[in-house]
Amino acid sequence: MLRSLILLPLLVLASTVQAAEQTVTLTVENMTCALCPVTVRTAMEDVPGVKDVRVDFESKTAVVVFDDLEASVEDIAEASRLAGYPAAPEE
Ligand SMILES: [Cu+2]
Repeated sequence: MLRSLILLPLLVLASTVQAAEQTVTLTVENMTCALCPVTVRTAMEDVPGVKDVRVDFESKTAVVVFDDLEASVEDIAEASRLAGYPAAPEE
């Protein structure tokens, strides 16, 4: 009984410390030509913790794989906004 009481918090702690790779799809505004996705991708890739970015010009979306210990969806959206392309997680 006592042992399980000690182990449980440790397990919870271990799972929060472990980095989890997440994928988010963002809708990206202002992409008007075929070169825009390159700018968006570069801006998002510059965010520490971002592993992979695929920007699709046709659907105006970016699929981003990131480490949720280092980066957040907000960080990624902000980087895109600063580059001139406001982005928000897809509903
Ligand atoms: Cu462009």
